[in-house]
Amino acid sequence: VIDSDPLVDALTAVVGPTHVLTEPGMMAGFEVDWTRRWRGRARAVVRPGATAEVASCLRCCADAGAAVVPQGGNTGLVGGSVPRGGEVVMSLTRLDGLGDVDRAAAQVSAGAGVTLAQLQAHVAAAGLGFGVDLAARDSATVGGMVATNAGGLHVLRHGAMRAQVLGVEAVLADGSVVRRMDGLVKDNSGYDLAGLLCGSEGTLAVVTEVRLRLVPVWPHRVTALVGTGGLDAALDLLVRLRSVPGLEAVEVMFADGVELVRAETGLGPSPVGPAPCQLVIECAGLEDPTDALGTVLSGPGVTGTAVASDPGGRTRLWAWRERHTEAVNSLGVPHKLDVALPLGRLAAFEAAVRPAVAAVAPGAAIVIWGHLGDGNLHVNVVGPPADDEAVDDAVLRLAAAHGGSISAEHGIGVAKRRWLGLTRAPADVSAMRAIKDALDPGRMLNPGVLWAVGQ
Ligand code: 2HG
Ligand code: ZN
Repeated sequence: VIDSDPLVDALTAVVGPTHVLTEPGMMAGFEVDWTRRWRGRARAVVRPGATAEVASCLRCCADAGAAVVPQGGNTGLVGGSVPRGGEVVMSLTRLDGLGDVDRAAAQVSAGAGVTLAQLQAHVAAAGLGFGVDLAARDSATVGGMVATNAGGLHVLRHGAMRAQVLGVEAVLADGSVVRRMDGLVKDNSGYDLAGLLCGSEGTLAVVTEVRLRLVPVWPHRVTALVGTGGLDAALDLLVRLRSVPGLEAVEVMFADGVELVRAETGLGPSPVGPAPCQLVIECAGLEDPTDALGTVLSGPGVTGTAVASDPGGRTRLWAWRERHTEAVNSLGVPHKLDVALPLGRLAAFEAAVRPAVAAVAPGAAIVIWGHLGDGNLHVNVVGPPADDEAVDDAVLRLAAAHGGSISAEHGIGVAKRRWLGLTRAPADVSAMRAIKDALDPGRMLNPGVLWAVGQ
Protein backbone atom coordinates (compact mmCIF):
# COMPACT_ATOMS: atom_id res chain seq x y z
CA VAL A 1 0.00 0.00 0.00
CA ILE A 2 1.42 3.38 -0.98
CA ASP A 3 0.42 6.15 1.39
CA SER A 4 -0.87 9.10 -0.55
CA ASP A 5 0.63 12.51 0.17
CA PRO A 6 -1.80 15.38 -0.49
CA LEU A 7 1.14 17.68 -1.24
CA VAL A 8 2.38 15.30 -3.93
CA ASP A 9 -1.11 15.26 -5.43
CA ALA A 10 -1.20 19.07 -5.44
CA LEU A 11 2.24 19.34 -7.04
CA THR A 12 1.29 16.72 -9.62
CA ALA A 13 -1.76 18.78 -10.53
CA VAL A 14 0.59 21.68 -11.30
CA VAL A 15 3.46 20.04 -13.20
CA GLY A 16 2.08 16.66 -14.28
CA PRO A 17 2.99 13.19 -13.00
CA THR A 18 6.29 12.85 -14.85
CA HIS A 19 7.72 15.88 -13.08
CA VAL A 20 7.05 14.87 -9.50
CA LEU A 21 9.42 12.15 -8.27
CA THR A 22 8.79 10.13 -5.14
CA GLU A 23 10.48 6.79 -5.87
CA PRO A 24 13.67 6.48 -3.78
CA GLY A 25 15.69 5.39 -6.82
CA MET A 26 14.52 8.34 -8.86
CA MET A 27 15.16 10.85 -6.07
CA ALA A 28 18.62 9.56 -5.08
CA GLY A 29 20.59 11.82 -7.41
CA PHE A 30 18.81 14.90 -6.04
CA GLU A 31 19.48 13.93 -2.42
CA VAL A 32 23.28 13.94 -2.38
CA ASP A 33 25.69 16.65 -3.42
CA TRP A 34 28.71 16.34 -5.69
CA THR A 35 31.14 15.81 -2.80
CA ARG A 36 28.97 13.07 -1.21
CA ARG A 37 29.50 14.83 2.13
CA TRP A 38 26.01 16.37 2.19
CA ARG A 39 22.87 14.27 1.86
CA GLY A 40 19.33 13.89 3.16
CA ARG A 41 15.95 12.42 2.26
CA ALA A 42 13.49 14.44 0.19
CA ARG A 43 9.73 14.27 0.62
CA ALA A 44 9.47 14.64 -3.16
CA VAL A 45 11.34 16.17 -6.08
CA VAL A 46 9.34 18.58 -8.21
CA ARG A 47 10.49 19.90 -11.58
CA PRO A 48 8.46 22.91 -12.69
CA GLY A 49 8.77 23.93 -16.32
CA ALA A 50 7.74 27.60 -16.15
CA THR A 51 7.77 30.52 -13.73
CA ALA A 52 4.03 30.22 -13.16
CA GLU A 53 4.52 26.57 -12.18
CA VAL A 54 7.28 27.54 -9.74
CA ALA A 55 4.86 30.02 -8.17
CA SER A 56 2.03 27.47 -7.95
CA CYS A 57 4.33 24.82 -6.49
CA LEU A 58 5.62 27.24 -3.85
CA ARG A 59 2.03 28.12 -2.92
CA CYS A 60 1.20 24.41 -2.57
CA CYS A 61 4.23 23.93 -0.34
CA ALA A 62 3.38 26.99 1.75
CA ASP A 63 -0.18 25.73 2.22
CA ALA A 64 1.17 22.35 3.33
CA GLY A 65 3.80 23.92 5.59
CA ALA A 66 6.48 22.09 3.58
CA ALA A 67 10.00 23.49 3.29
CA VAL A 68 11.62 23.73 -0.15
CA VAL A 69 15.22 23.23 -1.23
CA PRO A 70 15.84 24.89 -4.62
CA GLN A 71 18.34 22.97 -6.75
CA GLY A 72 20.20 23.84 -9.95
CA GLY A 73 23.17 21.79 -11.14
CA ASN A 74 23.89 20.57 -7.60
CA THR A 75 27.58 21.43 -7.91
CA GLY A 76 27.61 24.00 -5.07
CA LEU A 77 29.95 22.10 -2.66
CA VAL A 78 28.56 23.46 0.67
CA GLY A 79 25.42 21.34 1.02
CA GLY A 80 23.03 24.17 0.13
CA SER A 81 21.22 22.34 -2.67
CA VAL A 82 20.33 18.99 -1.07
CA PRO A 83 17.69 18.21 1.54
CA ARG A 84 18.51 17.94 5.24
CA GLY A 85 15.50 15.66 5.73
CA GLY A 86 11.89 15.82 4.58
CA GLU A 87 11.96 18.93 2.37
CA VAL A 88 10.64 19.16 -1.17
CA VAL A 89 13.52 19.51 -3.64
CA MET A 90 12.61 21.93 -6.41
CA SER A 91 14.84 21.26 -9.42
CA LEU A 92 14.93 24.20 -11.83
CA THR A 93 16.72 22.50 -14.73
CA ARG A 94 13.63 22.53 -16.96
CA LEU A 95 13.70 26.34 -17.04
CA ASP A 96 16.19 26.20 -19.87
CA GLY A 97 14.98 28.92 -22.24
CA LEU A 98 17.51 31.29 -23.80
CA GLY A 99 16.54 34.62 -25.34
CA ASP A 100 18.05 36.11 -28.48
CA VAL A 101 21.38 37.78 -27.81
CA ASP A 102 20.95 41.57 -27.77
CA ARG A 103 24.18 42.56 -29.54
CA ALA A 104 23.58 46.28 -29.23
CA ALA A 105 23.30 46.08 -25.46
CA ALA A 106 25.59 43.01 -25.12
CA GLN A 107 23.00 41.25 -22.98
CA VAL A 108 20.99 38.04 -22.92
CA SER A 109 18.15 36.58 -20.87
CA ALA A 110 18.54 33.01 -19.63
CA GLY A 111 16.28 30.66 -17.72
CA ALA A 112 17.54 29.51 -14.33
CA GLY A 113 18.14 25.97 -15.60
CA VAL A 114 20.43 26.89 -18.50
CA THR A 115 23.87 25.42 -17.87
CA LEU A 116 26.92 27.63 -18.07
CA ALA A 117 28.18 25.64 -21.07
CA GLN A 118 24.85 26.15 -22.89
CA LEU A 119 25.00 29.88 -22.15
CA GLN A 120 28.59 30.09 -23.37
CA ALA A 121 27.77 28.30 -26.64
CA HIS A 122 24.66 30.43 -27.21
CA VAL A 123 26.44 33.76 -26.79
CA ALA A 124 29.55 32.60 -28.67
CA ALA A 125 27.33 32.01 -31.72
CA ALA A 126 26.50 35.74 -31.56
CA GLY A 127 30.17 36.71 -31.25
CA LEU A 128 30.09 37.48 -27.52
CA GLY A 129 31.38 35.88 -24.32
CA PHE A 130 30.28 35.52 -20.72
CA GLY A 131 32.44 36.90 -17.91
CA VAL A 132 32.21 33.95 -15.51
CA ASP A 133 33.74 30.56 -16.27
CA LEU A 134 34.28 27.56 -14.00
CA ALA A 135 35.17 23.89 -14.24
CA ALA A 136 31.61 22.67 -13.48
CA ARG A 137 30.34 24.48 -16.59
CA ASP A 138 28.53 21.42 -17.98
CA SER A 139 26.37 21.03 -14.86
CA ALA A 140 26.28 24.38 -13.05
CA THR A 141 23.14 26.35 -13.91
CA VAL A 142 22.69 30.08 -14.29
CA GLY A 143 20.10 30.19 -11.49
CA GLY A 144 22.38 28.37 -9.08
CA MET A 145 25.29 30.57 -10.08
CA VAL A 146 23.23 33.66 -9.24
CA ALA A 147 21.97 32.14 -5.99
CA THR A 148 25.56 31.39 -4.92
CA ASN A 149 27.22 34.43 -6.56
CA ALA A 150 29.61 31.99 -8.25
CA GLY A 151 33.16 33.19 -8.88
CA GLY A 152 35.42 30.95 -10.95
CA LEU A 153 38.44 31.52 -13.13
CA HIS A 154 38.02 35.07 -14.46
CA VAL A 155 36.92 37.09 -11.43
CA LEU A 156 40.18 39.00 -11.72
CA ARG A 157 38.97 40.61 -14.94
CA HIS A 158 35.18 40.49 -14.89
CA GLY A 159 34.12 40.08 -11.26
CA ALA A 160 31.90 37.32 -9.87
CA MET A 161 28.33 36.53 -10.90
CA ARG A 162 26.83 39.60 -9.20
CA ALA A 163 28.83 41.83 -11.55
CA GLN A 164 27.23 40.14 -14.59
CA VAL A 165 23.62 40.30 -13.36
CA LEU A 166 21.54 43.19 -14.68
CA GLY A 167 18.21 41.77 -13.66
CA VAL A 168 16.45 38.79 -12.14
CA GLU A 169 13.02 37.21 -12.13
CA ALA A 170 12.34 35.25 -8.95
CA VAL A 171 9.47 33.76 -6.99
CA LEU A 172 9.10 34.52 -3.29
CA ALA A 173 8.04 31.94 -0.72
CA ASP A 174 4.39 33.05 -0.93
CA GLY A 175 4.33 32.55 -4.71
CA SER A 176 4.59 36.22 -5.68
CA VAL A 177 6.87 37.00 -8.63
CA VAL A 178 9.43 39.82 -8.62
CA ARG A 179 10.70 40.69 -12.09
CA ARG A 180 13.38 43.13 -13.23
CA MET A 181 14.37 41.91 -16.64
CA ASP A 182 14.44 45.09 -18.74
CA GLY A 183 18.24 45.19 -18.82
CA LEU A 184 18.55 48.81 -17.80
CA VAL A 185 22.16 49.52 -16.88
CA LYS A 186 21.01 52.44 -14.73
CA ASP A 187 17.87 52.13 -12.62
CA ASN A 188 18.10 53.49 -9.08
CA SER A 189 14.51 52.94 -8.04
CA GLY A 190 14.84 51.61 -4.54
CA TYR A 191 16.48 48.48 -3.22
CA ASP A 192 18.52 46.38 -5.64
CA LEU A 193 16.59 43.12 -5.33
CA ALA A 194 18.58 41.44 -8.11
CA GLY A 195 21.84 42.21 -6.31
CA LEU A 196 20.36 40.99 -3.03
CA LEU A 197 19.44 37.64 -4.54
CA CYS A 198 23.04 37.13 -5.74
CA GLY A 199 24.59 35.01 -2.99
CA SER A 200 21.29 34.50 -1.13
CA GLU A 201 21.75 30.72 -1.45
CA GLY A 202 18.09 29.91 -2.08
CA THR A 203 17.00 31.40 1.26
CA LEU A 204 15.13 34.46 -0.04
CA ALA A 205 13.50 33.45 -3.34
CA VAL A 206 13.68 30.94 -6.18
CA VAL A 207 15.49 32.49 -9.15
CA THR A 208 13.67 31.65 -12.38
CA GLU A 209 15.31 33.88 -15.03
CA VAL A 210 18.26 36.27 -15.23
CA ARG A 211 19.35 39.14 -17.47
CA LEU A 212 23.10 38.95 -18.03
CA ARG A 213 25.79 41.30 -19.19
CA LEU A 214 28.05 39.88 -21.94
CA VAL A 215 31.70 40.61 -22.73
CA PRO A 216 33.68 40.89 -25.98
CA VAL A 217 35.43 37.86 -27.49
CA TRP A 218 39.03 38.98 -27.86
CA PRO A 219 40.88 37.85 -30.97
CA HIS A 220 43.99 36.91 -28.97
CA ARG A 221 44.06 34.67 -25.94
CA VAL A 222 47.14 33.08 -24.40
CA THR A 223 47.46 30.65 -21.50
CA ALA A 224 50.65 29.83 -19.60
CA LEU A 225 51.51 27.12 -17.11
CA VAL A 226 54.33 28.47 -14.97
CA GLY A 227 56.57 26.86 -12.34
CA THR A 228 57.85 28.92 -9.41
CA GLY A 229 60.03 28.16 -6.40
CA GLY A 230 57.20 28.76 -3.91
CA LEU A 231 54.24 30.88 -2.96
CA ASP A 232 56.35 33.96 -2.15
CA ALA A 233 57.84 33.91 -5.64
CA ALA A 234 54.37 33.39 -7.11
CA LEU A 235 53.02 36.41 -5.23
CA ASP A 236 55.94 38.55 -6.49
CA LEU A 237 55.11 37.37 -9.99
CA LEU A 238 51.44 38.30 -9.51
CA VAL A 239 52.45 41.90 -8.79
CA ARG A 240 54.46 42.06 -12.03
CA LEU A 241 51.71 40.30 -14.01
CA ARG A 242 49.31 43.16 -13.27
CA SER A 243 51.17 45.22 -15.88
CA VAL A 244 50.34 42.72 -18.64
CA PRO A 245 47.34 43.98 -20.65
CA GLY A 246 44.20 41.84 -20.51
CA LEU A 247 45.13 39.72 -17.50
CA GLU A 248 42.17 37.35 -16.93
CA ALA A 249 43.40 34.65 -14.57
CA VAL A 250 46.21 33.89 -12.14
CA GLU A 251 45.49 30.49 -10.63
CA VAL A 252 47.67 28.63 -8.15
CA MET A 253 48.40 24.98 -7.41
CA PHE A 254 51.15 23.05 -5.62
CA ALA A 255 53.37 20.13 -6.63
CA ASP A 256 51.49 17.54 -4.55
CA GLY A 257 48.14 18.55 -6.11
CA VAL A 258 49.61 18.51 -9.62
CA GLU A 259 51.03 15.03 -8.95
CA LEU A 260 47.62 13.88 -7.69
CA VAL A 261 45.96 15.18 -10.87
CA ARG A 262 48.55 13.34 -12.97
CA ALA A 263 48.01 10.08 -11.06
CA GLU A 264 44.19 10.24 -11.09
CA THR A 265 43.55 11.57 -14.60
CA GLY A 266 46.35 10.14 -16.71
CA LEU A 267 47.30 13.57 -18.03
CA GLY A 268 50.99 12.68 -18.27
CA PRO A 269 53.85 14.56 -16.65
CA SER A 270 53.43 18.28 -16.05
CA PRO A 271 55.22 20.31 -18.74
CA VAL A 272 56.88 22.41 -16.04
CA GLY A 273 58.02 19.44 -13.94
CA PRO A 274 57.64 19.19 -10.18
CA ALA A 275 57.92 22.92 -9.40
CA PRO A 276 56.74 23.49 -5.78
CA CYS A 277 54.20 26.15 -6.74
CA GLN A 278 52.62 26.37 -10.22
CA LEU A 279 50.42 29.01 -11.81
CA VAL A 280 47.97 29.01 -14.68
CA ILE A 281 47.94 32.48 -16.19
CA GLU A 282 45.64 33.74 -18.93
CA CYS A 283 45.57 37.01 -20.86
CA ALA A 284 43.31 38.09 -23.71
CA GLY A 285 43.00 41.23 -25.78
CA LEU A 286 42.79 43.04 -29.10
CA GLU A 287 46.57 42.86 -29.41
CA ASP A 288 48.48 39.60 -28.94
CA PRO A 289 49.59 39.57 -25.26
CA THR A 290 52.21 36.83 -25.79
CA ASP A 291 55.23 39.14 -25.87
CA ALA A 292 54.17 41.21 -22.86
CA LEU A 293 53.49 38.05 -20.90
CA GLY A 294 56.77 36.51 -22.05
CA THR A 295 58.70 39.54 -20.82
CA VAL A 296 57.28 39.17 -17.31
CA LEU A 297 57.75 35.39 -17.31
CA SER A 298 61.42 35.75 -18.30
CA GLY A 299 62.00 37.69 -15.05
CA PRO A 300 63.13 36.28 -11.70
CA GLY A 301 61.33 33.50 -9.82
CA VAL A 302 60.12 31.50 -12.82
CA THR A 303 61.55 27.98 -13.10
CA GLY A 304 59.67 26.83 -16.21
CA THR A 305 56.89 27.79 -18.58
CA ALA A 306 54.59 26.18 -21.14
CA VAL A 307 52.55 28.56 -23.30
CA ALA A 308 49.63 27.91 -25.65
CA SER A 309 47.38 30.15 -27.70
CA ASP A 310 45.40 27.54 -29.66
CA PRO A 311 42.17 26.25 -28.07
CA GLY A 312 43.37 22.64 -27.74
CA GLY A 313 46.68 23.62 -26.19
CA ARG A 314 45.06 26.05 -23.81
CA THR A 315 42.51 23.43 -22.69
CA ARG A 316 45.38 21.00 -22.02
CA LEU A 317 47.15 23.52 -19.79
CA TRP A 318 43.93 24.43 -17.96
CA ALA A 319 43.24 20.73 -17.27
CA TRP A 320 46.02 20.68 -14.66
CA ARG A 321 44.12 23.28 -12.69
CA GLU A 322 40.52 22.37 -13.49
CA ARG A 323 40.83 18.68 -12.71
CA HIS A 324 41.94 19.18 -9.10
CA THR A 325 38.35 18.89 -7.83
CA GLU A 326 37.67 15.49 -9.42
CA ALA A 327 41.16 14.21 -8.48
CA VAL A 328 40.51 15.02 -4.81
CA ASN A 329 37.05 13.39 -4.98
CA SER A 330 38.72 10.15 -6.07
CA LEU A 331 40.67 10.08 -2.77
CA GLY A 332 37.49 10.09 -0.67
CA VAL A 333 34.86 12.48 0.67
CA PRO A 334 36.55 15.88 0.93
CA HIS A 335 36.20 18.62 3.51
CA LYS A 336 36.16 21.74 1.32
CA LEU A 337 37.35 24.96 2.89
CA ASP A 338 37.10 27.78 0.42
CA VAL A 339 38.80 30.73 2.12
CA ALA A 340 39.88 34.23 1.12
CA LEU A 341 42.91 35.99 2.59
CA PRO A 342 44.33 39.45 2.24
CA LEU A 343 47.12 38.91 -0.32
CA GLY A 344 49.69 40.07 2.23
CA ARG A 345 48.67 37.21 4.58
CA LEU A 346 48.25 34.47 1.98
CA ALA A 347 51.73 32.93 2.22
CA ALA A 348 51.67 32.97 6.03
CA PHE A 349 48.26 31.28 6.01
CA GLU A 350 49.40 28.63 3.55
CA ALA A 351 52.47 27.84 5.66
CA ALA A 352 50.37 27.60 8.83
CA VAL A 353 47.40 25.66 7.50
CA ARG A 354 49.28 22.45 6.68
CA PRO A 355 50.55 21.88 10.26
CA ALA A 356 47.18 23.07 11.63
CA VAL A 357 45.41 20.34 9.66
CA ALA A 358 48.04 17.72 10.58
CA ALA A 359 47.54 18.57 14.27
CA VAL A 360 43.81 17.80 14.27
CA ALA A 361 43.74 15.13 11.54
CA PRO A 362 47.04 13.23 11.52
CA GLY A 363 47.53 11.35 8.26
CA ALA A 364 44.84 13.28 6.37
CA ALA A 365 45.56 14.33 2.78
CA ILE A 366 45.63 18.09 2.30
CA VAL A 367 45.47 19.53 -1.21
CA ILE A 368 45.42 23.27 -1.81
CA TRP A 369 44.77 25.25 -4.95
CA GLY A 370 42.86 28.35 -5.89
CA HIS A 371 42.52 31.74 -7.46
CA LEU A 372 45.73 33.53 -6.49
CA GLY A 373 44.74 36.80 -8.11
CA ASP A 374 41.65 36.94 -5.88
CA GLY A 375 43.43 35.84 -2.67
CA ASN A 376 41.26 32.70 -2.68
CA LEU A 377 42.58 29.28 -1.64
CA HIS A 378 40.62 26.01 -1.80
CA VAL A 379 41.87 23.95 1.13
CA ASN A 380 40.69 20.39 0.58
CA VAL A 381 41.17 17.75 3.28
CA VAL A 382 40.43 14.04 2.83
CA GLY A 383 40.59 11.62 5.74
CA PRO A 384 38.36 12.75 8.62
CA PRO A 385 34.79 11.37 8.55
CA ALA A 386 32.19 13.58 6.87
CA ASP A 387 30.58 14.57 10.20
CA ASP A 388 33.88 15.34 11.99
CA GLU A 389 34.23 19.12 11.96
CA ALA A 390 37.60 19.46 13.73
CA VAL A 391 39.44 20.17 10.48
CA ASP A 392 36.81 22.63 9.31
CA ASP A 393 37.04 24.44 12.64
CA ALA A 394 40.85 24.64 12.58
CA VAL A 395 41.07 25.93 8.99
CA LEU A 396 38.23 28.45 9.21
CA ARG A 397 39.53 29.87 12.51
CA LEU A 398 42.98 30.20 10.99
CA ALA A 399 41.56 32.08 7.97
CA ALA A 400 39.65 34.43 10.25
CA ALA A 401 42.73 34.98 12.42
CA HIS A 402 44.64 36.07 9.29
CA GLY A 403 41.94 38.62 8.46
CA GLY A 404 40.31 36.42 5.82
CA SER A 405 36.85 35.10 4.97
CA ILE A 406 35.45 31.64 5.77
CA SER A 407 33.87 31.56 2.33
CA ALA A 408 35.44 33.21 -0.70
CA GLU A 409 33.07 31.99 -3.42
CA HIS A 410 31.16 28.81 -2.50
CA GLY A 411 28.88 30.34 0.15
CA ILE A 412 27.94 29.24 3.67
CA GLY A 413 25.40 26.51 2.87
CA VAL A 414 25.06 24.06 5.72
CA ALA A 415 28.82 23.41 5.71
CA LYS A 416 29.90 26.66 7.34
CA ARG A 417 26.84 27.99 9.19
CA ARG A 418 28.48 27.19 12.57
CA TRP A 419 31.24 29.65 11.78
CA LEU A 420 29.24 32.53 10.29
CA GLY A 421 29.87 34.58 13.45
CA LEU A 422 33.65 34.30 12.98
CA THR A 423 33.66 37.00 10.31
CA ARG A 424 30.19 38.56 10.59
CA ALA A 425 29.40 40.75 13.62
CA PRO A 426 26.11 40.23 15.52
CA ALA A 427 24.62 43.36 13.95
CA ASP A 428 25.39 42.05 10.44
CA VAL A 429 23.86 38.67 11.22
CA SER A 430 20.73 40.36 12.67
CA ALA A 431 20.35 42.47 9.53
CA MET A 432 20.58 39.35 7.36
CA ARG A 433 18.07 37.57 9.60
CA ALA A 434 15.66 40.52 9.34
CA ILE A 435 15.83 40.40 5.53
CA LYS A 436 15.23 36.65 5.58
CA ASP A 437 12.25 36.94 7.91
CA ALA A 438 10.73 39.80 5.90
CA LEU A 439 10.85 37.90 2.59
CA ASP A 440 10.24 34.40 3.93
CA PRO A 441 8.41 34.78 7.26
CA GLY A 442 7.46 31.10 7.36
CA ARG A 443 11.12 30.10 6.86
CA MET A 444 10.10 27.81 4.02
CA LEU A 445 13.00 28.39 1.63
CA ASN A 446 16.16 26.37 2.22
CA PRO A 447 15.92 26.14 6.02
CA GLY A 448 19.22 25.06 7.53
CA VAL A 449 21.26 27.12 5.06
CA LEU A 450 23.09 30.14 6.59
CA TRP A 451 21.56 29.30 9.98
CA ALA A 452 20.71 26.00 11.65
CA VAL A 453 16.98 25.28 11.67
CA GLY A 454 15.44 27.00 14.70
CA GLN A 455 18.12 29.68 14.95
C1 2HG B 1 37.51 25.59 -8.21
O1 2HG B 1 37.98 26.73 -8.24
C2 2HG B 1 36.16 25.40 -7.63
O2 2HG B 1 38.10 24.61 -8.68
C3 2HG B 1 36.06 24.14 -6.77
O3 2HG B 1 35.76 26.53 -6.88
C4 2HG B 1 37.01 24.13 -5.63
O4 2HG B 1 36.74 21.79 -5.38
C5 2HG B 1 37.03 22.83 -4.83
O5 2HG B 1 37.38 22.87 -3.62
ZN1 ZN C 1 37.13 28.15 -7.10
